[in-house]
Amino acid sequence: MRFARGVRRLSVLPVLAAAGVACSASAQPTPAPLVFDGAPAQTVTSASGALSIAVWWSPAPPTVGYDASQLAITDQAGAPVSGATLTVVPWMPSHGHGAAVQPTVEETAPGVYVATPVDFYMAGTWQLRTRVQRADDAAAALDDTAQPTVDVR
Ligand SMILES: [Cu+2]
Repeated sequence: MRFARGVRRLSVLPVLAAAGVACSASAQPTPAPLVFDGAPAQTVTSASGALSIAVWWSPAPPTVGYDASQLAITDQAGAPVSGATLTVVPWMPSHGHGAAVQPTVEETAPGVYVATPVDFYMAGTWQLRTRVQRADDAAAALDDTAQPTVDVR
């Protein structure tokens, strides 16, 4: 009798543990690893033609959920574009929607910017609508855009 009651009580524990894991996973996707090894996945030219932006994804290739992107920006002379403010908006052009969460962007090395989380929450083709701005006197001022595109599976 005592043995049977003990078994019944124990059997509840795995159910509660599994429910707890499921709740935390749906509330917030797992953060993407920030690993940007090897050659960039693509290099895009800005709308004005003045900037070259090399793009890495993490994980590579990106998967449904929270991803991250590294953008290395250089000017026409190949010099890193540092001190810029990047606004990065994940956008799904075929469905006309963005993501619920906007990424935070941090410059991790001169001209190298990391955006996270990039919330590619469904499979398909996504753009990373990126605006590069730098307030400055004359020649160093910037306001440009670029749209790296990637297929998310
Ligand atoms: Cu969509």
